[in-house]
Order: sequence, then structure tokens, then C-alpha cells
Amino acid sequence: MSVSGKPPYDPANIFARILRGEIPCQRVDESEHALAFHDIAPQAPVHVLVIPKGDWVSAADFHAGASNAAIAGFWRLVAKVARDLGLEDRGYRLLSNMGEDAGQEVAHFHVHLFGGRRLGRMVP
Ligand code: DGP
Repeated sequence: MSVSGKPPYDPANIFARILRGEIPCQRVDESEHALAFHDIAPQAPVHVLVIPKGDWVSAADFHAGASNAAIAGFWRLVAKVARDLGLEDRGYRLLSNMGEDAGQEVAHFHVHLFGGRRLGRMVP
């Protein structure tokens, strides 16, 4: 953690590279504040990742440090993607892994959006 309280952000992480267009993704939607794309290893018929367009490592530093507009813009895109993919009626699941114990693999804040089938009960 830096003196400012913001954890160090590695600009070489895979989602940073996707945001810069250095590696491709299957884009679902995009706004000024966020990008949504299909997960490379889907765990459900719909498995989309939504990431903010800023250098945020996890939910903690994103919600503590990003502007209100960026936070609102991020969550609006999450909701829009779920709506546009027709998930609102049957439901869907949002999940964000934060840090080592949760097994966060990519150190750029992201929310998983799962849907398209009956999802199992969540277990820790
Ligand atoms: P997490 O464990 O929450 O950090 O999830 C990271 C997710 O990112 C995991 O479900 C796989 C996905 N992922 C990793 N590399 C890539 C990639 O290059 N492209 C895409 N679309 N998804 C990726």
C-alpha cells in the first residue's frame, strides 16, 4: 500500500492491456467509464466481466478513490449489460474477488456477471 493509501497498480496487468487495445477482447458494451467483455473461460452461459476505465486494483480502492461519476457510470454499465442480455427477468449474479484469500487473479477491479442458467447456491 502506498503512502496515499492507494495500492500500487501494475499497468501491465491483462485488463489494463485490454483497455489499451493491446490485446483483443469480445466486447459486449462500453461507456465513458467502463468496458464490458466476455470472460475468456466462461463459467455460465453468460459470463461477462465489467471493468472501470481507471487504475483501480479492487473494489476497495475503486469505491474509496474513484469519482462519484466514475462509480455511478461503472454500475450503470453493469445494469445495462444485464438488461440488454435479457437477464433481468430470470435473474443473474454479480461477484467480485478481492485480494489473495478470494483468489483475485487479475489486479484490476472487475465484476463478474453470471447468468443464463439456474445458478448453484453460493458457497464460500
Ligand atoms: P478473478 O479470479 O476474479 O481475478 O477473475 C479473472 C477472470 O479473468 C477469470 O474469470 C478469467 C478472466 N480472464 C483472464 N485473462 C483473460 C483475458 O485475457 N481475456 C478475457 N476476456 N478474460 C480473461
